[in-house]
Amino acid sequence: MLIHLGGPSCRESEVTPESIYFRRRDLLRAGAGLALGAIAARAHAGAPSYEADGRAAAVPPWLQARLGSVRWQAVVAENESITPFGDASGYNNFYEFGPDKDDPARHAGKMKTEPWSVVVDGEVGRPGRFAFEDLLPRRGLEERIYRLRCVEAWSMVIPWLGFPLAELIKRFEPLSSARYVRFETLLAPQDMPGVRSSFSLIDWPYVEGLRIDEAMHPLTFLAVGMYGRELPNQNGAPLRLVVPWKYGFKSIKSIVRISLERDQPRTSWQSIAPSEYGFYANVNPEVSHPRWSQAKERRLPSGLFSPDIRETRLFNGYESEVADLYRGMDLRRDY
Ligand SMILES: Nc1nc2c(c(=O)[nH]1)N[C@H]1C(S)=C(S)[C@@H](COP(=O)(O)O)O[C@H]1N2
Ligand SMILES: [Mo]
Repeated sequence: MLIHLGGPSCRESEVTPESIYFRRRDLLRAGAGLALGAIAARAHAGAPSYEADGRAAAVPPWLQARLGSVRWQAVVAENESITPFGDASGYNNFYEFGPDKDDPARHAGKMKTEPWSVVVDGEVGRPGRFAFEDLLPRRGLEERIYRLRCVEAWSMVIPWLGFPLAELIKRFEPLSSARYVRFETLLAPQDMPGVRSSFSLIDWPYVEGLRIDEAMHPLTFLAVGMYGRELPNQNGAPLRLVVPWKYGFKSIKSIVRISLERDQPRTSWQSIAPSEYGFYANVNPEVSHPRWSQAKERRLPSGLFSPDIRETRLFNGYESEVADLYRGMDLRRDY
């Protein structure tokens, strides 16, 4: 499988000065309208709006029970609009289901996400296997509107529903010896044509990792939904990581194992091509991928004849929030 070979298609420059804004609102989402009611409430609060897939099936009971009060926080600029749901759920990377952008949407429906459990092990005081529902916070979820920048130089803006990873990790009482967090994706070859394919370069299961301070950073998020509904399978149902200042491949999908470790985990992409995909993978317009520049990105949706090309920003525009994590580090060496 030739992956991440497409590279960027940035041809023109279209720079818009942006200022990040951080806003927080407490919204009361009353009534059974849920997804739709939520959109109305957001509009009043001045949030960027989106069209959700409001089908009842997309709001299962565990989500319905927690949509009553969702705090939202937009971490994008005022001039950025949310990518339509159809693009965010139809143009995906989830190599377990195949190498093409429409493979995940075509094949991921077969993946069984119920029941789901996650093993938590390693350097924690309370290891165990936990049912998906028991991992969810008892009170409201949060909505985070983040940019997602793929290493292939395309990007989207996605409204995630979920909770900070730090909240979950604290519940397992990490030991002082825990310096990294390792994540693993479900491995179900019978439902995953990409895993069965002999062209695949990935040594399954898909593995990702973070340094413990990155994992505990307030922007680091575990998503259980998007666009006011549950996650579509192709986006990593029922539980996926979202690390908005890193290239998209760090945001591992359909997580079944979270391990706190002493040593830096070996990730799938490092194993395939260590010179191309580093452990840190912080978005950085000045550090080129060996085969293409990372200076610009194509914001989706983006027509072939009128691509929405934007300047890529250090740490994907979240520099003021995360730069402290990397003080004194050489971002060219530790890419
Ligand atoms: N398990 C798993 N997680 C994964 C991937 C994958 O192939 N398998 N692809 C990554 C890449 S390269 C990107 S860009 C994002 C895409 O997330 P999205 O499809 O929700 O936009 O998922 C990441 N998480
Ligand atoms: Mo990606």
